[in-house]
Amino acid sequence: MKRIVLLRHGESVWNKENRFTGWTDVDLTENGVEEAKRAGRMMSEAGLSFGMAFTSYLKRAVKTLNYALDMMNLDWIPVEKSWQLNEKHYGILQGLNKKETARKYGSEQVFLWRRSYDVAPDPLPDNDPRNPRFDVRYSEVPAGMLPRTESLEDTVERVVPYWENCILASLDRYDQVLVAAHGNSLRAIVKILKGISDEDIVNLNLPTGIPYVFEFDDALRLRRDYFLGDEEEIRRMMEQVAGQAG
Ligand code: DG2
Repeated sequence: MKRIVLLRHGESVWNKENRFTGWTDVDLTENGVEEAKRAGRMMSEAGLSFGMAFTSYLKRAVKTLNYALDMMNLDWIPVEKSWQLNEKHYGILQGLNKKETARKYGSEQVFLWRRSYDVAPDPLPDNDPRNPRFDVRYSEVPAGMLPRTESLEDTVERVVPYWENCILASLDRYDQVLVAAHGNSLRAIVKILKGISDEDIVNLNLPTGIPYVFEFDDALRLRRDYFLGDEEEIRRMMEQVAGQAG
């Protein structure tokens, strides 16, 4: 039996302020740190252990991974960071409050920007200082691959090669690996893993700090997937994420 566990980072400062975040590198809140530690404890109690872990270039995911691994006494395992696991780029929406944006553009439009498969917000202007091409951490990424906005479809396109060539491939060597990333980069992975349609993926809302376990047989066929933790609490957290734009 092989396992991949997906973990959305704990609450970030902009999650708390209800602002679109995307590639903005905001920190965890105190609550987010506690969520990350709790996720580590839950994974330990479930008997999980990891040979390797993956995360994005954004500190809310990196720190979540570190806090969770620390609770599992696994600080030492190899960690690979990749820009491909970054959050969906939210274009010009980055920084805006989700409810205020819904009041201005209508909740249907905001729903399309947040959850539809193929609608992307308007891009950041090329010379906007927030354009990732000005950020040294992305200097080795070919310029044509760096987004100024993304739909979930665009996110899937950049996540899937990394998912197949690096994360799935790591199961040749390790029985269990952990991926700490973001609401939408993880929705992209779940869509591919479970073969969810473009229409149905709009209904998936991932809660912060809740480990999502995927079990595979030796031929890497998906056998079972489940969240760790209390079902009722997880349902409430998912509804809260869905309702963030009102
Ligand atoms: C959130 C997801 O990303 O927002 O970019 O605002 O997982 O990094 O906190 P995360 C953002 P929604 O798509 O749920 O609005």
